[in-house]
Parts: sequence; C-alpha cells; structure tokens
Amino acid sequence: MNFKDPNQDLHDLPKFETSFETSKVYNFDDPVEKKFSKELKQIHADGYAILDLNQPDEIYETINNKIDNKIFEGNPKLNPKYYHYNENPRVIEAWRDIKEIVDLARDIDVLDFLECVYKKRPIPFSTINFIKSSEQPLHSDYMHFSSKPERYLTGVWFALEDIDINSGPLQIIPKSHKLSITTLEELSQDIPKNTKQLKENYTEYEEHVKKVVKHNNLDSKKITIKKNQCLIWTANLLHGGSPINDETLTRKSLVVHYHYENCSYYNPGFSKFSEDIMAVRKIEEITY
Ligand SMILES: O=C(O)CCC(=O)C(=O)O
Ligand SMILES: [Fe+2]
Repeated sequence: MNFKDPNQDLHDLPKFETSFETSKVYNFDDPVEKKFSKELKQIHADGYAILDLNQPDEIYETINNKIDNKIFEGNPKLNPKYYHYNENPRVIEAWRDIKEIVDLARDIDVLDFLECVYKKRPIPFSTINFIKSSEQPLHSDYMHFSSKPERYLTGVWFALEDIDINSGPLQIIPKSHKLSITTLEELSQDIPKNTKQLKENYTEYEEHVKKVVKHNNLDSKKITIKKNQCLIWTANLLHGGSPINDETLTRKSLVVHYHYENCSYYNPGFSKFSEDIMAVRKIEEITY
C-alpha cells in the first residue's frame, strides 16, 4: 500500500495516521485513553474499531419507530437518487426531528474516543438512517467530505438492531485507510458541471477502487455488530453495504459523520488543488 499522499503535509495529519508507534500517539496514563486502550490500538493498526455503547435500550426502539413513521408519512429527506443503489431509502439529517439521533451522535463514549484518536474536538455534522443495506460499492467517505488539514473525518455506524450476516452487513477493507487519497487529478477528471457528470466521475472512482482492491489483494470483512455497538472508521477506510442475501431481513443502522474543530472543510468532488480550486463546505454541528 502507498503511504504517500502527494498533496499533503504529513505533519498536519492526525498523528495516528502517520506514526507507526502507538506510544507516540497515545498516553495510556490518561484514564480515558486507558479505558479505550484496546479500541485505540485497533483503530491505529487497522483504521477501524468497534465500540460498546452504554445507551438505554429504549433509545433504539424509539429511533426505529420514528424513522418508520417518517418513511410511512412519505416525506423523508433522502440522499440524491444517484447515491441509491437499490430501492432502500437513505434517510438524511433525521437528527433535526428525532432528538434520540442527537443523543447517539453525541454519545459521550464516542465523542471521548474520537477526541483521544484525533486530539481535537469532534463535530458531528451529518446523519444517514438505513432500514436495509444500501448495497453501495466500496468507497471512502473522504470522496464526499474532506478537510484541511487532510483526513480529519470519521464515520460512525451505529447498529440500531442486531445485525444478521444475511442482511447485507457493512463490509470494510481493514488497513485500507493507509491508501493514498484519490483526487480528480489522479483520475484525470474535470470538475463536474452537473449531477450527470458528478455521477460519471463517481462511477469511475468506484471502478478505480475495485482495481486498487484487486491489485493489492486486499481482504474484506463483514461487520455483524449488535445493537448498542458501533463501528468507527477513519477518513479513508474503504467500506460499503454488502449485497443482501435475505430480502426479508432489515438492517437498521445510523451513520454519523464527524469533522474536527479548527479545520476547514471542502467537497473533494468539486475541488482541484492543481488549479487552486477548493469547494469550501460549511458544516452545521448536530446539537439539540
Ligand atoms: O450502510 C451502508 O450500507 C453504507 C453506508 C455508507 O457507506 C455511508 O453512509 O457512508
Ligand atoms: Fe460510506
């Protein structure tokens, strides 16, 4: 794998992304870092971690009922059609109406853990609810949400029910966070002028990822976590929704994205640093 990123200043990256020694990244004398030592080591080595949460059980039933109602009312806010790979809705920004989603996005263990990893305050800013697998091909969320300094992005995938292996669980490529970040320049692409071109660029990117995975012989792993656990992936870790084996099964889950304080945020699909173009993004912190 390639550790070099042509367009970045290595010393500005989160320390865990560049330092091989855990002792240079963490201080296990600190009681919070000690408490999470197993998961902190895992995310440093593999680019992801699974965290047990301490939320009351009712929160999951409440969120699932409220999301069902939203879909039943027929008016949920969805990701654009071109980011749907099947009929299953991707409900976005439901935190605005469902307080319990804010509770999860601001879960104290998640926020504490992320601060240990990144040494900056995490800012939850986007949510997606899933009823079933998206069947989305492998990708890095850094193709959607980027930062300066680079790589200050994390995705947290909360299981809202126990995840069945046949429901199309999330799949990840362990250690793929160490790959270089793909840019429009690398793919010889122009900044898209409309959503059709955006989708074309993105499809080429998905094909590029397939080749990278094949070329490097990278193994994937399906994540079957339980309710009250979450999967945390770092900025560039490849992941996707695996194919559904049993269409009768649900796979209720919530993805929250986090950026970090004192960074700038940009949309990489519309940015080209070789042409000095950075599509700045404003984010709104998820709060009550
Ligand atoms: O849960 C899934 O099927 C895919 C989710 C995902 O990749 C995302 O929301 O970034
Ligand atoms: Fe994703």
